[in-house]
Amino acid sequence: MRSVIALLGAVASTAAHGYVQQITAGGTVWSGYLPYTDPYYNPVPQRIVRPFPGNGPVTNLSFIDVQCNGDTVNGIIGTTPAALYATAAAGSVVTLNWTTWPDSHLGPIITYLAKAPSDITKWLPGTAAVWFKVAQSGYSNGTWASTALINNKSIYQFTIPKTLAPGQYIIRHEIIALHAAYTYPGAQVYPDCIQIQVTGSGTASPSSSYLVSFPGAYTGTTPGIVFDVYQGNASTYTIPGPAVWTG
Ligand SMILES: *[C@@H]1O[C@H](CO)[C@@H](O)[C@H](O)[C@H]1NC(C)=O
Ligand SMILES: *[C@@H]1O[C@H](CO)[C@@H](O)[C@H](O)[C@H]1NC(C)=O
Ligand SMILES: *[C@@H]1O[C@H](CO)[C@@H](O)[C@H](O)[C@H]1NC(C)=O
Ligand SMILES: *[C@@H]1O[C@H](CO)[C@@H](O)[C@H](O)[C@H]1NC(C)=O
Ligand SMILES: *[C@@H]1O[C@H](CO)[C@@H](O)[C@H](O)[C@H]1NC(C)=O
Ligand SMILES: [Cu+2]
Repeated sequence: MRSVIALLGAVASTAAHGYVQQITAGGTVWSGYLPYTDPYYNPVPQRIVRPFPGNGPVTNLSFIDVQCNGDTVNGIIGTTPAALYATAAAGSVVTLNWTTWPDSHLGPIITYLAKAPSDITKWLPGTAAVWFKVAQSGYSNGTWASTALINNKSIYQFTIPKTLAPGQYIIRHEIIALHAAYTYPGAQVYPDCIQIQVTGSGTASPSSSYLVSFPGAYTGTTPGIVFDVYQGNASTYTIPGPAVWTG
């Protein structure tokens, strides 16, 4: 039987920032990792999302924390695998439900995948260049992706490339908040890592030119990491990272 030992985080959870609280993939609705309650249950709930310390950002882009969250400064170095994974077909839509996102945190939403070479519930990518971008939204039609998310009841969807070879993948989904990004460090990265088994008969995989590492892909000189969101011309904003791989 599960019992709540303590809800120490209940106050902090009302603060700003955010994370993915629910995922729908392959017709199944999964809870996200809930940093303000999960750690206080016994047993700790099993999730498809790699655990992270809270709703705060990663700002030092050379820390492993930029991969799947973490708080190295306070001794929580990166993250660990989750016990479960979702299952969904290549070509299907994955729905990500964020906690209430603050209006002030303007910026892009970017989604990567990385293929696990073996059991995803044990795999840590480290600094290997294994991540490829499958979706991105920056500033378009007069709106930042973060604002479009708020206007869309915190729901963001992306499609798993139809031709993608089956296997186990980490979905690395992030919002980069730019409200303090006029200098480096400043950009706030909010990554979430979701484990998924992709099914289907696809055979495609990205060539090495699409693959990046986290940390590594973003630095203080990567286009789109330093940007003055108040004075800059948002129409000229470059979303950081490699080109999108569409399969
Ligand atoms: C980020 O972390 C690296 C490695 O620990 C450190 O050398 C660097 O000074 C940090 N950068 C900032 C801006 O804090
Ligand atoms: C998003 O998740 C929350 C928490 O589970 C839930 O209350 C809400 O209904 C979800 N939103 C949608 C649109 O499904
Ligand atoms: C662009 O923004 C306008 C005004 O907010 C809206 O009516 C229109 O549907 C948007 N178009 C797209 C393609 O999102
Ligand atoms: C907005 O939410 C709707 C309904 O949940 C969804 O179908 C749509 O794909 C979402 N838009 C984006 C850009 O993710
Ligand atoms: C912003 O950039 C766009 C695209 O380059 C350009 O068309 C527009 O004139 C610029 N706006 C301002 C205010 O400079
Ligand atoms: Cu914040």
